[in-house]
Amino acid sequence: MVLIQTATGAFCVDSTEVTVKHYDTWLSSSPKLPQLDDPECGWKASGTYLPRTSEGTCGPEHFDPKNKPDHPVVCVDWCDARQYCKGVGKRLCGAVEGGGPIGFDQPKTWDVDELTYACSGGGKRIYPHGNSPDEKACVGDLYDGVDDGEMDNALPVKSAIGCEGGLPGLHDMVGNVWEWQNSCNTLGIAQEQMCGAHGGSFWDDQSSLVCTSMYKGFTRKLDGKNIGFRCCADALP
Ligand SMILES: [Ca+2]
Ligand SMILES: [Ca+2]
Repeated sequence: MVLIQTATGAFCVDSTEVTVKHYDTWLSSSPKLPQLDDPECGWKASGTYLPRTSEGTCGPEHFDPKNKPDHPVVCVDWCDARQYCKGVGKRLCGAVEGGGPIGFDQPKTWDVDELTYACSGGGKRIYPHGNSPDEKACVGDLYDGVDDGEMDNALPVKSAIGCEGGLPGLHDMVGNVWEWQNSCNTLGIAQEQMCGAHGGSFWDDQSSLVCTSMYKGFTRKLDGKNIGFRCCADALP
């Protein structure tokens, strides 16, 4: 993880998106499913943490620990992400102050949101790599030179060597896959509530590949080949 010092404290952010290998290792520890009375994820009490490998945008090629261990894990929902982070002693990325959830309707500016803080190097950069747009820096749709986002797939983490930052050691803070955040609304049943995701993906154009990029249209139960996550943690005292 990378230690991020703020004006009032510090927190840690995974250096990369969580990979297939990381996730598979966690799965092999037989993690417990949520309890029915879990207000956010009780709907998964009889479900599974296995990434989905059929239907929608997800296929077996999106979770292949043997051949694609360093790809970001995708086709996982918000609860999978929450539980993985918890299971490895971390948490979903959330608020700079205190590390908890961020109000869904609260503007996720760099001083509020851990991922935006890290991506922008504490509000100093528009992109993780600096302030000039560069469609070849991070893994957006045009990284491969072709405007065909939905046909693309994530690349192994750290593939885009120009996409390090906003602090040294952080990779793909924009692009490659969207990253689930601890910021959901409270309308309707838990699985239909909307949760925020940060940073754009291989599917998206340059407008989604900035540090302030936020998508608020994914439900908690949604998964897709362009949605993954990384974890954050409190800094040790
Ligand atoms: Ca493309
Ligand atoms: Ca990313």
